[in-house]
Amino acid sequence: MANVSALVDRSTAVGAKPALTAVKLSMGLGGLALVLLMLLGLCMRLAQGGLLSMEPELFYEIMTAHGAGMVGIAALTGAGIMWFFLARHVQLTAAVYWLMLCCFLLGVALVLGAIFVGRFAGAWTFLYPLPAHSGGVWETGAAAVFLAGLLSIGTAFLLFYLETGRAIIARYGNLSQALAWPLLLRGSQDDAPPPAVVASAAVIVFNGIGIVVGAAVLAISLINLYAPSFTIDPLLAKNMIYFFGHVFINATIYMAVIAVYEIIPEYTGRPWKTSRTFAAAWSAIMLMVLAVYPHHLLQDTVMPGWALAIGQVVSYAAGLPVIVVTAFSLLVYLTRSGMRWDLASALLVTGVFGWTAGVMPAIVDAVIVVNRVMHNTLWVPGHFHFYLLIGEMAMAFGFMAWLTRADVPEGLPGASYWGFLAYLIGGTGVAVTFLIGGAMSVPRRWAVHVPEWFMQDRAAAFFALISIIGTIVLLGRYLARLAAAAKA
Ligand code: HEM
Ligand SMILES: [Cu+2]
Repeated sequence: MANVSALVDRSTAVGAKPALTAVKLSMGLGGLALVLLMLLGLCMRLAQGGLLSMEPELFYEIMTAHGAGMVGIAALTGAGIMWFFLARHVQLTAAVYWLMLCCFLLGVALVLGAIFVGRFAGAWTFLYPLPAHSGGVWETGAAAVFLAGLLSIGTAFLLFYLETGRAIIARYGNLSQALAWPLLLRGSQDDAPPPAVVASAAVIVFNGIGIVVGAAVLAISLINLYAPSFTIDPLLAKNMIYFFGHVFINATIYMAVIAVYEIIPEYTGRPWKTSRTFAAAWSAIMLMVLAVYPHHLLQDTVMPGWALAIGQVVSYAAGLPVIVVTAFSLLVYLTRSGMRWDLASALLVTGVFGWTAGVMPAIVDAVIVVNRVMHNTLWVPGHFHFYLLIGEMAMAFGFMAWLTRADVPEGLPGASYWGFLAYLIGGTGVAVTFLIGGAMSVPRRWAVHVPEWFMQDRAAAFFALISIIGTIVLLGRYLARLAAAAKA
């Protein structure tokens, strides 16, 4: 393995390298947890396909751990990327990142304890009042520890956004400058912020709001466990939970895409600039991410009609601005740039197209008449496995490959090539088999499937295995290179 000595870090950080080690650690921990949780995903598919016998209670514990864990991994890797690149433009305090990581890991320990010791199995969406009504499957204490764990993770990210927000305001004066509103409104701006800052500012605003709403409903649910007379209107609670859930999971990819804006120019030699359209797209997404969440409640007939109409109509538009701006600009930048393909660039470009493709099934599902038929089917896991596996995680692995790249151009040699291919083919297979299941009306979140559905379950398990092999190759390369660099 040549040239690994110089691979450590060539970021042009403003201050001293702010928490570079913590960022590398986050990506490595994220990768390791990903492999474990993918194995749990494989077990779920084998159980659904009748190839592995598993008690339904265990299935739902595993589903809870897989769902909560994967959302956490996506958020942590996204945050690592945002922090790393934001540090090129503003002055961040490393200690806050470490504190965030500690709160995050504490939360993970609580969540895992609640599930595998306390047997909590109410899914990562903790839908009120389910945590308090286990039907004897788990004790109140287990639900409380689970909710407390999520609160700790929420606190971690709130700290993260407060610090990144503080640093951006310290550098750019206020958030409207950082969102490039002068450029947007007047067509020019002195000291216009780079794309990484615009994207970060938008995510800070919408995910800050999302986390606060999530923390409120978590706290209410927690009190309700011990004081059952302390209640909240269940429909309001559901709105708050899905508002939070939608915003939080969307934020993961909006953070990860910063890696594309910052790394691709190194390959094409063309800087990614903040244009007026770019600023408009990010401001639009900032508002639409918040407004679109009722598409999770289209089957709640007691919801006001106008809210559902917003959910449907904004869904057509919400996916588009940033994706179009990103995917289209990427194509323009790539055209005749003589771009060098290596593992990092291949994964980052894959990430943008996985994201674009993965959003399409959600737009279909957000049409009310379609939603009536599709919503509680595997169509929905089909959509989010697509954009998380081939979108967000591909961007995260692209960033990891870039962090540990060698000094000389590498191309896509041997193991990297096969690992990338296995990840891509296996991951796409995992997502597409879910979509096929959805099209066959296979319900979502059922531990036991009938034999008529076994075909797609087993095909999914096969693709899952391939994607796990690919992930191990990509992660192994990252860890091996970090270890080699540490020794050098
Ligand atoms: C080998 C890859 C994977 C496999 C085989 C897999 C499998 C599964 C299965 C079987 C379910 C339950 C589906 C059902 O409702 O019946 C599930 C749910 C889920 N998965 Fe995955 N998964 C994989 C990767 C991922 C990744 C990479 C992410 C995110 C980064 C992810 C996030 C989720 C989430 C959020 C849920 C929802 C849990 C719930 O409904 O409460 N998965 N997955
Ligand atoms: Cu949503």
